[in-house]
Amino acid sequence: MAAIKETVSNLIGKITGSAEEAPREPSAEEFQALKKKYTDANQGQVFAFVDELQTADKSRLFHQLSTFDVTRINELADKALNPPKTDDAPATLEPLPSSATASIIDSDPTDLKSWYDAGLKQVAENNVAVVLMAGGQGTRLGSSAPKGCFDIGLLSQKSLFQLQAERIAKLQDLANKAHGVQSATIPWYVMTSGPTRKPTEEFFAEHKYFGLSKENVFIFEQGVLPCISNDGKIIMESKSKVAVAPDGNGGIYQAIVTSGVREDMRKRGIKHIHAYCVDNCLVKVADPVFIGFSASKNVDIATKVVRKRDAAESVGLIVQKNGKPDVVEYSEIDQATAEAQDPQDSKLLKFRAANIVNHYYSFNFFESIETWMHKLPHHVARKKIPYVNPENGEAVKPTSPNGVKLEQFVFDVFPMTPLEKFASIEVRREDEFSPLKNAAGTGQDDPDTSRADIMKQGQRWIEAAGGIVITEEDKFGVEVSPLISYGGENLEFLKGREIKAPALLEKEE
Ligand code: UD2
Repeated sequence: MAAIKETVSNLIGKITGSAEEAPREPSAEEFQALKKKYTDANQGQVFAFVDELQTADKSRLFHQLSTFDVTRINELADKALNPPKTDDAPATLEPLPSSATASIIDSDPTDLKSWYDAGLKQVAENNVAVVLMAGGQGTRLGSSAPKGCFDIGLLSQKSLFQLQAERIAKLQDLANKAHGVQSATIPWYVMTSGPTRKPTEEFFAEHKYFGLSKENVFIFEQGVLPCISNDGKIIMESKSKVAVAPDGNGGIYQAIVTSGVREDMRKRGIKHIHAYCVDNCLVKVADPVFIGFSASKNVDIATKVVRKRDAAESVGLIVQKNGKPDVVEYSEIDQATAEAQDPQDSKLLKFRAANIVNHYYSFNFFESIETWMHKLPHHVARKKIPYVNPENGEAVKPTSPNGVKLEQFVFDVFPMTPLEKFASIEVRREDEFSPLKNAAGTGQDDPDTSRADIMKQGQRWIEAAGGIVITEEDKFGVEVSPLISYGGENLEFLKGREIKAPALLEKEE
């Protein structure tokens, strides 16, 4: 009878397209071997309900469990739940030395121009690639769609993905014009996670890759890790599925290797990579100044920073830890360190170089990923994780954190490179950083602040070019399409022109 039921449900699944294609059914030996591995690792509870499962679900569970190294999961879980007590003195944290820091704000305009020209030449020679970290789930934003799809309420109604795509298109165009070529190409590698992959692929296809050529947009997926209960057990989301979560934006390194992204970069002769955070509406994608600066310093890793807004801002801090470049995340910093004042100027925070998930890598450095990828630590987030009780199969929605999610952080790679192969460059917050973290109405890092920052930037660009923007009380700003200007350049045609704010500029006449 069970067999007939299963065939019918599979048939319905196939017709309605609801059931995922059931993976190959494992042999009894394969199944027993896997069951022994998990039972020996004291994780046998994942098979608690296997005898109740239909063949398709049993196969799905087998294949999901086969993707994990249960011994390594136990090691990570043990380290996460019982962090080793280190008796050695706490690491000494210092701001980075001036030798490893630069500032766009204080730089000589001739330096900025030479970095810009050098970076644009690298783009024209097809040596520059972009990696977008877009696997996060916008929980704080309250949106179920991937953050890149979010419409921050611009007059153009463009999504974050579209703004970023158009900046890539414009930069290709600027490079072509500056170097008399037609072929400047910046490949865009978009990292998604389980929950964001399909909706991201659909959004890009629906918008015809925002005018970019499809063969230069490479959507790939990061790994996942099982959620672990407070007593170190792998948590079951259902009777046939382990509860998993994306492995953090630090999963980017393994994903770059296993997805074929690094191989594609190698084939294209890429030398410089810009990796950035999807939710920053002001991000200068493949910023030629950043590329040119990093290439001129011949570093493996560089990172953009802004001045920290205040001691409580939820940003990582770029520091020197035991003589190495490092980042202390906002979720792991102690209050004293966050509030420490600069000994030279008590009005300034001692640690004020705020991480904005805006990183440069040399491709050479990416060639060494396998040598250090497994050394990246896993950070622990205590969460309420819905589960099925292994004792009685009852579905439970916990009201307090019942387990942990393990994730790697992209910046934990910084200490893997010596200080002399690392650089940090301070940029203007109003020009380069406006993160979308919170739901509308929060008043900080939300759709309204994102929209306002874009509109104010466009207004500054137009006024700098000699245009006149007519504003009233709450009517301000001009949205300048990235297809008209990447960073405020080539707006001289507006000299003497009056524009009534709020306005959208998307035509060059
Ligand atoms: C990130 C930074 C923090 C600060 C802040 C500023 C890290 C670890 N922390 O904190 O130091 O710079 O941003 O805005 O970078 N992502 C993935 N896969 C994942 C998790 C995240 O691709 O599994 C992406 C996510 O889509 C986003 C970026 O990484 O593009 C940062 O993720 P977040 O916004 O969740 O990080 P947040 O705000 O906690």
